[in-house]
Amino acid sequence: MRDASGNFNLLHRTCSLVVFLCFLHISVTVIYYMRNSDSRQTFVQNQQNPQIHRKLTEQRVATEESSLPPVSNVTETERKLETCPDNPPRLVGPMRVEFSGPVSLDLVRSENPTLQPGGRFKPTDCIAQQKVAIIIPFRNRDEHLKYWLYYLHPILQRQQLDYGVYVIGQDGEETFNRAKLLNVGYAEAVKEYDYDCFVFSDVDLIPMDDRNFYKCFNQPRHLSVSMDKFGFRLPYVQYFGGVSSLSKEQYLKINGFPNNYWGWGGEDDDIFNRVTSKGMSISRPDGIIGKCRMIRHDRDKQNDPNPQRFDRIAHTRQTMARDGINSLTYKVVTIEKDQLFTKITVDVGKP
Ligand SMILES: [Mn+2]
Repeated sequence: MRDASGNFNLLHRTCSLVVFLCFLHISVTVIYYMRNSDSRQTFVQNQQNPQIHRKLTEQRVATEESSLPPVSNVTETERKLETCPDNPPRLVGPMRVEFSGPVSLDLVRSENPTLQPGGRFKPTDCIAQQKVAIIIPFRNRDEHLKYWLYYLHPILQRQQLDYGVYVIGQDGEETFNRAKLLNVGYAEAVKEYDYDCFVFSDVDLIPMDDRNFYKCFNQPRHLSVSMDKFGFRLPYVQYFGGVSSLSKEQYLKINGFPNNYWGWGGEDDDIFNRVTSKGMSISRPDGIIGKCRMIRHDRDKQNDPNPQRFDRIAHTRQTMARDGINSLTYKVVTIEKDQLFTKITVDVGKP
């Protein structure tokens, strides 16, 4: 008897629990259904008549916009934007790059109508991952600059970067000093905007694949890894010339670049030594994505190979703490704001 009534009690309790759970389930379902029925009706209507849907959405957008005060409008819009994706949707991959067609600055200006004065751009549909200053050392290479701007502006926009282009021209006819001009570019760009990444590019190098991102990575980046000039290979493993990128932090960690390499060669190897002596390594794209073309040209005047370069490279570790961004001196001669670039002409002195 005791066993039978115990069994009955257990059965009774189990049944009650099951009934309760069923009730709970039904009530939750009903509440959920009631709450959603409104939007479901609209959805069905919209599917039957997409035009109404469009009108409704437009109206809703219009009311939302007009109900916001004009000042907070911008911040509201920015708040709704998401960070740009790691793989920007409009990239095309490999591209044909040639230097025979006629290109004019006016053509490039008309093909890049959304650029802001000074060669500035930021995506409107998302928040760029990085703020990139692109720095080009320059003297008497207008023909090359035209092609650089023609090819690079559309690429950088497809890469969804918040960027500015800085052409740093060396004034006068003294021996060229590429690395010092790069330091000047850094110093001038940070005065203007809160850049967190710096791409240093020769004026005559054009990437052949827009998946080669002109941005910064965990380690200092060498971008021009596969140049036509070198048979689409690295000329040597330590090569860091052509196009490279360093974050603000990486750049400051190596005290920027040397200021005392006058004439052609060596400064890129010095930068490589700075990077490795601070325990960093070189990040690179693969040899397919890293393909690029160099515009053929004769050696510039006042840019002969620097005979001191081998001796200087051998002593980077001893000199880098006192020679760099912390010892940089120069005089700005002119600043020109074009739609396609900011051109800063500077007096960097002489050897
Ligand atoms: Mn060159």
